[in-house]
Amino acid sequence: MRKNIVAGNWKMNKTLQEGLALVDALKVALADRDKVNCDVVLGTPFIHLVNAVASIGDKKIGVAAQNCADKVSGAYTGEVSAAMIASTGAKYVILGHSERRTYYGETDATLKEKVVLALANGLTPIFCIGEVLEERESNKQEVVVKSQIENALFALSAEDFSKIVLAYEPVWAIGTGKTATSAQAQEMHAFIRKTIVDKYGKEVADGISILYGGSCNASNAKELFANPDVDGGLIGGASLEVDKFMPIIDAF
Ligand code: 3PY
Repeated sequence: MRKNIVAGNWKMNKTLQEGLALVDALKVALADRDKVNCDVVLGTPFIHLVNAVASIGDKKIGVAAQNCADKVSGAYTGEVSAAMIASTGAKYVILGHSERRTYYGETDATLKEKVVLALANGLTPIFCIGEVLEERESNKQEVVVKSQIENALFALSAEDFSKIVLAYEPVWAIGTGKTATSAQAQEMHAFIRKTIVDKYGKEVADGISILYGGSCNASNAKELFANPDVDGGLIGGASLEVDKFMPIIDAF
């Protein structure tokens, strides 16, 4: 069966010292729980990866980068390759977040390259999809999300596609305090799963974790995660403090 996952996306927050203090606090809080019913992943800036992995040791917290290059290696100043990320011990990479699409011009075509390189280096992509407000208001959310998935991911073999985690993040809900209602989230997640069934079949679709992202927090996580097709969350602001992140993990 597919995994439930709660993944933090720290975005461009936390110095090295602040980040490691948060990792320590989370380790303590998680050690306090008899049972944690989901996988926990921390999406940190690049500079934290090595130390976060070392600090976590063999504990069950995964570490994710928030981006990788669309090239293997070479003269690409400022870029970080999938192989470099994998060499830190991080196991995941968040790709296609709407902030990267909007502010850094990432397209489905670039993302397709990034996904292939991430998978070739043994990283699990947490691949973000979602519509902007105007698209939602003109009822185009399904067309938009379907084309994002088709263009960036549907050239993958079923075996490779099965290694991906998806995150549905309606862009109008990111950093705005607005959340999709539980019904809107379930409707889109079911649509995404159906899109995967049509391409790869039910077995593959049933195995893919689809996370919800966009102002998911302690007060709405339980209701969102209770939906049959919502397999966890990609958490922005609420992942930056242990007291806000732990209740989301505990929502499972
Ligand atoms: C948010 O919750 O704001 C996010 O963008 C998570 O990725």
